[in-house]
Amino acid sequence: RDRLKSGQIPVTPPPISPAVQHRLWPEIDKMVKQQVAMARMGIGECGTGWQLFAEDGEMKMYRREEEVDGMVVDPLKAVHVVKGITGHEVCHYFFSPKYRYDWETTLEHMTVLETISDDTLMFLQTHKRIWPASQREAVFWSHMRKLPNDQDRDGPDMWTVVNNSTEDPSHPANVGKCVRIYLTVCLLCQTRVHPPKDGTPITRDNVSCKITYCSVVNPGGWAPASVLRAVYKREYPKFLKRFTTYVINQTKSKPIMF
Ligand code: 16C
Repeated sequence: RDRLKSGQIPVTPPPISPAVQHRLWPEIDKMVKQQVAMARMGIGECGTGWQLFAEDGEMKMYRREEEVDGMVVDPLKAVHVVKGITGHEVCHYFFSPKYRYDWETTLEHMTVLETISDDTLMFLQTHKRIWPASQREAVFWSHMRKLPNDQDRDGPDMWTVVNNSTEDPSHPANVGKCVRIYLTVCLLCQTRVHPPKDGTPITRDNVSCKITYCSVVNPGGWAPASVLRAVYKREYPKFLKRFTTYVINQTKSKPIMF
């Protein structure tokens, strides 16, 4: 303790994103903390009204029916456990624009409007039109963060990506043919390691990733409730299966990225 006090032992500061200087930083930091806290709660802990609407093996998807001004804004919470991949890998492929067209099937066009820092980007995305509604677009920041593993100090860190709608003065909402949607998405990933009993090195057979995906999308304008609910019931399970299969395929012959 004396050496610490006298300054002989360097004290490592907590990791801070290079985006801290940006005008959006207070909002990003606050939202990330809030979203992670919500994502960490179990279905039973985060209020009533959650209905299971899709299940496939380890994947479970719940929604809560909610409307704002007559528009469906049903919150979604999905949990999944996927073998052979880590939380860092899942977040890397979800965050990076390089891979987005490979797995995001609702996407028509994506532009990076601003690179705030390596871990924080601003996107403009147009999505495929759902008949009979108008086409939708979204402007959102996306932030990826490593979180300390407070359940097991020796275990791998947790990782998250939070996407949240924002305004960009150069891209005002609802001026073109697209209606602006408003989204809040949180992907939270926890790696589990099951070390081999014989002491041999850890391989992909010894890791799995618990994924929690939470999303709230406000359609921003008229869209028939029945169509919207039918679309998300089909599209969310499709997304999570396709995306996790993509990460498995991308990583299977690469070294494990913890
Ligand atoms: O989180 C996901 N993707 C991220 C990176 O792209 C990001 C984007 C989220 C956008 C989510 C909403 C996009 C819906 C637009 C219209 C859907 C067209 C479907 C076309 C089918 C041929 O966070 C993964 C997102 C997975 C999206 C599942 C679909 C959810 C539908 C929600 C209803 C939106 C209202 C549309 C009103 C017409």
